[in-house]
Amino acid sequence: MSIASVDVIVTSPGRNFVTLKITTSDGVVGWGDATLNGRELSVASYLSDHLASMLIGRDEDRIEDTWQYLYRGAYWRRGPVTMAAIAAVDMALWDIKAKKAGMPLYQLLGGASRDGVRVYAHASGTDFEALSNAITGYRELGFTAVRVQTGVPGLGQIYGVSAAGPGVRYDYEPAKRSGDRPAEETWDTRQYLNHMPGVFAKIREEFGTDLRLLHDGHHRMSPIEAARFAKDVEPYDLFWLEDATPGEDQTALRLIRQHSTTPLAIGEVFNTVYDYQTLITERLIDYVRSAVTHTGGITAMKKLLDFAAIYGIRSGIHGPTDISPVGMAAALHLDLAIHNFGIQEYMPHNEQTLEVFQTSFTFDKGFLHPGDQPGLGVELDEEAAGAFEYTKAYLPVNRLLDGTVHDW
Ligand code: EZ4
Ligand code: CO
Repeated sequence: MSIASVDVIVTSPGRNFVTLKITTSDGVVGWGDATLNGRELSVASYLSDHLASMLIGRDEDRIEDTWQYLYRGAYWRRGPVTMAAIAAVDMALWDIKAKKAGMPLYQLLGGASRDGVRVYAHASGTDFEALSNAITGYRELGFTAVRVQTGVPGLGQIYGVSAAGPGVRYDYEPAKRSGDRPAEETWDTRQYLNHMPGVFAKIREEFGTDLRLLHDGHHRMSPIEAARFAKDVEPYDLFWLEDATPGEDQTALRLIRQHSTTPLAIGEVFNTVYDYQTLITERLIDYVRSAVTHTGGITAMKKLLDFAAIYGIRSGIHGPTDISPVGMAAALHLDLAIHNFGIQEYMPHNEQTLEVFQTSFTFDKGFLHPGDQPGLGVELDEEAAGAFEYTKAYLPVNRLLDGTVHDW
């Protein structure tokens, strides 16, 4: 059998998603997520203008060979657009292979290593009271781990804090449909460094030591600032500090390591194993944050996580709402199968998204399971998708208080 058709579906049920549909000559359909937040159409074009014709007629069972054909065959290696496109093809081919085998994908990856996948939720609040309410709400829903982001006095709307007021939020989404250019936010690292450790102190006081607490620095600190922060928050026992410094500077993590035992996570903006080469071999991180969607798919993620396992480093796969339910399902199958699982990010999609994507993964008391349908277990309803037209959206740009562009 062979690949008979390749279609790209762009839909916007509240936010944009790019989905690849591969159909075999005997009618088996596989789905892949190609969503790159704020740059969606570039991946859609890469797939439909460049890859689709290369895939027609190929044997759908040759997943590794197809991966190498697209990666090495491009000559221009790596990069988020290329790797998201390859990821979508890879996911769709694994979906097809598992459907043909009549098994959920995790069975082809070695079977379940655990009963369920521990996930973390996103608690935020402009002030402590709102944040505390959000944490309480998530605990009541059964979550055992929460990421905590909060407003900083003197700054306005900042990363990771829901603009919509207190309480449990499911629909935190940083990309803004703001017309022809990105919205802008302001930032001051000094005020953040002075404010944040006290917030963790209050959380530990109110919620005790059992709760797993995560935090995302979102690339904003310099290496020495990050070292100070990691040291300051040590008493509050974070599960991880994510993206303490901009990720492309791998050796910056050495400085943080020299000063603290706060576990470090990085990698949501990475797209190949090479972005981690120094980080993993020098044991500078504790968790790998790549998204299956942005790192070349299941084939590449399995290799990356096996490499990390040798150095005692665990998974923390990226799972915000800009990862479609297809990409999320791919993550869950990997999470269930690998030995060195750490935690999975989980931000439930809105109702419109779940009308377009029919999912079979289930949530129970803080754990997700990918379900036992053959394949990835997610099907896209093309008619429902057609009702939501693409709407341009951008991630915000960040500026320091004096107007200098900073990392967002
Ligand atoms: O900013 O997915 O840990 N999660 C994050 C996310 C990212 C968005 C960017 O598209 O940092 O909220
Ligand atoms: Co992050």
